[in-house]
Amino acid sequence: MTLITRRAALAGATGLLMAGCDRITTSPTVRKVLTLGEKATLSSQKLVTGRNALAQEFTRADLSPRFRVNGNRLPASADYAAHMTNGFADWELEVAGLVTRPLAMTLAQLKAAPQRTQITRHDCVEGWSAIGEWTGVPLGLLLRHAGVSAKAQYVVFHCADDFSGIPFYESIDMVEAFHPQTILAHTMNRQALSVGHGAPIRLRAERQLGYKQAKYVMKIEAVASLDGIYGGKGGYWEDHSGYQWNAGI
Ligand SMILES: Nc1nc2c(c(=O)[nH]1)N[C@H]1C(S)=C(S)[C@@H](COP(=O)(O)O)O[C@H]1N2
Ligand SMILES: [Mo]
Repeated sequence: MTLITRRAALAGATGLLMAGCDRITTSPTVRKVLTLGEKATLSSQKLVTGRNALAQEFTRADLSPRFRVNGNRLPASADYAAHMTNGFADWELEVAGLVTRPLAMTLAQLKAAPQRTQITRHDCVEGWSAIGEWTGVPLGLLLRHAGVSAKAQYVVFHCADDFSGIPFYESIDMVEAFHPQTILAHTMNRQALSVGHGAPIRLRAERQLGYKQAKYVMKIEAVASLDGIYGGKGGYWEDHSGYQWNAGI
């Protein structure tokens, strides 16, 4: 079941990837990741090593009965409140920065794209873990669809929430962005993502620690450098708490 889902998602992704074929395929790193991603798919649970390894996946029997809500649990902005009130029906995700085709995608459009479902363990540095099931669009597919430039080195996630007026954001590099288990999830445990867990969409980058799993993602920006973006260290916690940008598990 898991294998079929994953293969279907990747087959869909590959179709779109081919359709928008441009400079990024000339990047040796990305080409290697895509190839290894496909190999990993074909060999099911057989893991490849290094940066291309798959995070462990679990079964529905392993789901945690309770998945804690951590960090912000409700963005304070009036804009977010308005979207929440009408069920995010006219909310749009922006895909911008170093792309040839900037996108604005509704939740319905995101759900109509090829999907991936994964049951994984979330590890928070504050000392708790929980296993959840996530469904969403592979980030790599969206980036391809937008025609991401070969000059892009990072993807920045701009979020709706803040801490004392300082916006929350996160970032990952292109290897992580194109990893098959990196998705923008709108569904958790087969239900619409709750506000506490990051509605309407949140990042799931499964080889990374909890604080990288940006909730309330409003805009995705492909950039060449993290310099000058908020505090310049690649994330809210990295800027303000000394958390490492590289949160690989
Ligand atoms: N936008 C946003 N994303 C966020 C946070 C946050 O406060 N705001 N907290 C992070 C931390 S530290 C963790 S552990 C997880 C918590 O996700 P959860 O509330 O779904 O458990 O979200 C991460 N992503
Ligand atoms: Mo966390």
